[in-house]
Amino acid sequence: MTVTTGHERLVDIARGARLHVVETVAASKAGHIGGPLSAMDLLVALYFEQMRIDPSDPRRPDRDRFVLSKGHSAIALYVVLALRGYFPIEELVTFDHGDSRLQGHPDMLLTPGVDVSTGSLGQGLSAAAGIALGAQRLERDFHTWVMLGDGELEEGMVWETVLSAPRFALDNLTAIVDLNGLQQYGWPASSGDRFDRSEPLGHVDLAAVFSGFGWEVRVIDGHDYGEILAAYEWAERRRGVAGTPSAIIARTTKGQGISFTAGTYKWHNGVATDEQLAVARAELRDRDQAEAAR
Ligand SMILES: Cc1ncc(C[n+]2csc(CCOP(=O)(O)OP(=O)(O)O)c2C)c(N)n1
Ligand SMILES: [Mg+2]
Repeated sequence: MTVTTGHERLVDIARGARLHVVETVAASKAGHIGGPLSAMDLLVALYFEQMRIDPSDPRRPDRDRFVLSKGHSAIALYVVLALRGYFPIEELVTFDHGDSRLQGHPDMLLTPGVDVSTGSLGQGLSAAAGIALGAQRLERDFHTWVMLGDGELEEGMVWETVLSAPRFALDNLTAIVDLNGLQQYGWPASSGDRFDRSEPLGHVDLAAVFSGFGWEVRVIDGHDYGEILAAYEWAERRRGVAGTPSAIIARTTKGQGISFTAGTYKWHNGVATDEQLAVARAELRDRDQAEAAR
């Protein structure tokens, strides 16, 4: 992970948050790992630095909205919401239980801080554009942020909104693409190894595509807080003046932060064994110490 000096607090929060993800999924014996870990720095920066929110009043009318279109990464959002004070951290252990407020995919009717229910990939950008359009028409002063997965971009409905959002001049809408280069499975490889699932969009110049549709685009390292926060500030500055939506294409590593989950589709979802949990704890609690011991 790239660490920009001055952002140690966010790095620390994200380190603890990543550990919560792996431990929570292990406790509930099912869940996603790779997508939540690739998105974590982007989420921590959003919730701890960028968004205008009030955890004590989750439905405040002028709050910034966030839509996790890649809803299978719910555990990352729940951990960040809990750390930010929307509900007790102790509640995380109920993740994915039938009677929990923290379902496997985000439910806006159950979880404080969740603005839109997601999980069926491809729909969140449209929902976010609807919120942004409503805000524009009613002259409401807030920003709508939405995060998509790169595999998710294969869903056709995404492109209806990529096409239409500039036509509605939604400069109060920012799409963040978690470009981790992996999805759950992916394209069958030409080599015949059906388990090479890399680069769902490796052949596509995404920045050029979004920009061709009329979006203003920034490409960043999604694990560098300096770059992340600068891109968020850029998008916020465009709100209300630019006349076109913003897209932040964040290059990330799936499973970022833990040696055995980083960069492999095999940890798209999965439950860590006790031994793996010990490794994750060592690496995330004290990276330097872990590296020295290796
Ligand atoms: C419409 C729909 N089809 C399939 C799935 C199953 N599914 C869940 S995650 C996933 C892969 C998503 O890949 P990507 O968007 O790249 O997410 P990330 O790499 O961030 O986990 C799939 C196919 C789904 N949730 N919704
Ligand atoms: Mg992906």
